[in-house]
Amino acid sequence: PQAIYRKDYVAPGYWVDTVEMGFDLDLDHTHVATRLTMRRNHDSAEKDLVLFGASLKLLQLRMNGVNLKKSAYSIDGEIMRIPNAPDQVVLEIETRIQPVKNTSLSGLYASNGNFITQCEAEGFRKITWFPDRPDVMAKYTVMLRADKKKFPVLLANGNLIEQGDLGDGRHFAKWEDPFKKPSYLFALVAGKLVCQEEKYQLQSGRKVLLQVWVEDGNLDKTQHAMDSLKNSIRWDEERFGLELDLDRFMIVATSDFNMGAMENKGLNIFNTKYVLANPRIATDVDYAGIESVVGHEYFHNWTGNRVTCRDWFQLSLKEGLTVFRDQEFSADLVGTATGRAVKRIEDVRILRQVQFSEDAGPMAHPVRPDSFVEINNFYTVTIYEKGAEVVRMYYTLLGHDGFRKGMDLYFARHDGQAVECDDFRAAMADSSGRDLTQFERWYSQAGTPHVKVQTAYDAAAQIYEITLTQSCAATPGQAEKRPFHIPVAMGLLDSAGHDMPLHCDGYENQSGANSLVLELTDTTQTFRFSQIGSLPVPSLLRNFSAPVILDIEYSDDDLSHLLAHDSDPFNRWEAGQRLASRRLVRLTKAVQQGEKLELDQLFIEAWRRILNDESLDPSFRELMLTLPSEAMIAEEFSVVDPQAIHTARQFVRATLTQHLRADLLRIYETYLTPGKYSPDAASMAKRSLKNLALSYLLEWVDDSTLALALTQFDEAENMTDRLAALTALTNFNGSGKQVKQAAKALKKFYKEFKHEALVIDKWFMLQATAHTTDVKTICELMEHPAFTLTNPNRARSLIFGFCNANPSRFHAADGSGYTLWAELVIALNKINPQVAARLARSLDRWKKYPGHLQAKMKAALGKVAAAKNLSKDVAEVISKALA
Ligand code: B3K
Ligand code: ZN
Repeated sequence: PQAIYRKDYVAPGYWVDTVEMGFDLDLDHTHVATRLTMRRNHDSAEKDLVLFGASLKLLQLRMNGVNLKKSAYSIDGEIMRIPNAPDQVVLEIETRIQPVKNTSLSGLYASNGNFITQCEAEGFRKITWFPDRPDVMAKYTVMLRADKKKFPVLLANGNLIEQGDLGDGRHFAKWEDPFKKPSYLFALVAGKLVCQEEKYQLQSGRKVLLQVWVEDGNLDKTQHAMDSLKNSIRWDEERFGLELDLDRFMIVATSDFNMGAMENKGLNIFNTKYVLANPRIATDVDYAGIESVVGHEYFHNWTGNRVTCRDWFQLSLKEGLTVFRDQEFSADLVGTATGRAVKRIEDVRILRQVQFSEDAGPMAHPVRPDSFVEINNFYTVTIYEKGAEVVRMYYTLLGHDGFRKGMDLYFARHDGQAVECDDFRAAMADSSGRDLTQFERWYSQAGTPHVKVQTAYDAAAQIYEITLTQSCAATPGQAEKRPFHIPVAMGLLDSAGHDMPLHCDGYENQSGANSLVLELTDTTQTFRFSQIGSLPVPSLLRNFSAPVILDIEYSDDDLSHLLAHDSDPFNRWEAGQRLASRRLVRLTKAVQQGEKLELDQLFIEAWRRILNDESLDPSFRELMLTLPSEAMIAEEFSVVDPQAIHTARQFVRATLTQHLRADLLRIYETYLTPGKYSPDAASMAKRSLKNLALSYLLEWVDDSTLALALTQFDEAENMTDRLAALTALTNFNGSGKQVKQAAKALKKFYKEFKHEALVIDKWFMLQATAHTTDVKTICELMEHPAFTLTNPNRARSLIFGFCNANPSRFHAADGSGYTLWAELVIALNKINPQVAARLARSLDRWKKYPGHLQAKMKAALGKVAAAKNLSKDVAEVISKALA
């Protein structure tokens, strides 16, 4: 397949001012009539009128009232060209499409008998011929007509301006979106839906209508989404001075969706996973996920919709910024310093585990890519999460108010426009008067920089020096990297654990501060601190101020000191992770060598202290006590041995439990929180620490610990505790009789929730990721009547769960995991290329495994590469992996 390049951008030959659409909705054959008023863009090198279309039956094409003859235009793949068109054009297009046959879930498709659309990135072209590119912004009016019984609810973007009966059992609704928008933000929904609605007053006094639409029977699960929406609206007013610009804002939940949610103007469409919640079916993690995704999509209304992307290479302009905004939203909602730190740690964990790994693999790409084959493959952790880190670095460099000034300038300049990442950077630079030229490399260079730290102390002169050296490994297509502009937030701890006042050359204006943001811009730089009376312990990259890997040699004593005293909670957590990580690496090697496994007292005592430190918020303790994941440990090795890592990590968990059993039991009992469930931060924190204690306790195999989990499972009145108990049970390493009891719980759970699709997803996921689950079990589960590959949530829970989150089993020595993976990628490719391409990425890092596994992975990749009718999506991922 052909790649397209950022450097080849050409402005559209024609602008579209208005779009009028009429839909005759029918699940088998939907008729779409479109009328476009267009005018030539005299500034463009493109002289033809160019439209895109895919999987369309073209019924009619008229230009300025005249039917276009076949000879008046050409179609090549998805591109239609009309040469010699006049400067002013009214184009009338009629197409026919087949929603029920659309299993790709892009364009107009059917879900449980309802109509749903998904147009980002290039789904609008599956509805009609159109200049389907984000820099073409137009005003839309949409008429929907459908059978009244089957489709009582008819929704589209903007405001409802007319509705009524058509006779013959059909009805209509006419919608008008007052704002210009790119086609990827178009949406319609039609079907049997019910809503929770509310009039909400904005700070300006204006009242807006808020609606959350769901399938019948789900109205008892919409309150949290509605609350999250109201919180989002208020937060954007308060933090950024941005008001909702519509009179009506709708959220629709569907169970068939390729990703989390979609920010269509005024008509957000969501995966049910990010809308539906009540204590019975949703966990604390689900509640938090809903809050952040509802926020994310709402925030897009300004960062994405009002100001959009010039082309898809600029995707992170809206995604990185909007992720940053949703992260800040969640942090602000908790409010406390610990709450902010907890959120930060959770976000950084994902960044490191998934994005750093992407950056080190065959799909590595810059935050603003230079080329792609299929844009849907570039909705990645790099564009989203690293993109958010890039935005966060402006925030760190410019400060709270400086950043806000930059945002204000960005909107003042670009409201209503389709712009580039460079425009955002220019707004930040111009509003602050800072030179951010070098900062551009965060957008253009892929890869995770390493920052190596060396220190020197001259006691007599009381001078302490920190030398930072940055480097970045080559990534595909980028052999050489130039130095990045890296903000390094830092402090120095004295022997009592207090921050020392800092007097750093070049930072005199902040003399005496406890914490500084050093700016590393050269390959190597030395920062010189004076009046340092005793040897400090440096605390660097506080709050994870840049997406880099910090190579620093700490002694165990240094780490214990930071763990106990650092005023920066992120680095306190980090010190604990470093202590754990070095032991896990050592133990993994010991497993490989067949040596005796031992865990030292210093570590056990550190863990005991954290566990019992009542001055620490329980949610923070939970994070501190969670060992680095198997995937994180894998990143420490150049050749990964998943089984050895698993064994080492399990050994540490079991050994900790042996020594801390009484403490864990006490914590478990202290934080038991019977009574009414509430998803507030304080209650969530208690549940998380209690459930962590439970999961450790079950590493101690006997009837009493088993009983704890069984009791919690039976008595829990909320899904958080229910699922935590079931997870612990499913991973319990007990005798045959004990395992039977665990299996009984799993059965009971299924029976109880078989009508709750989102809970059944959890049930599959839980089994997919259990230590005991092998390929054979997965194949059996795929035969379960509740399993289907066509529903993305279901496929993700079982298949992705196993391939991405059960490394020691997926990488079974016989290669059976890879064989299954290849079959499933090929099967999914026929159903849904986007989902297939996501699964295809599970073998990205195949070169990091021992030779015998590499050979088997390569064979599996080859098998997929050779499959017939491979989509662009899958082909791109596989060919990059094999390159
Ligand atoms: N913008 C959408 C993602 C669209 C993905 C298309 N393959 C959701 C979001 O980021 O908010
Ligand atoms: Zn987004």
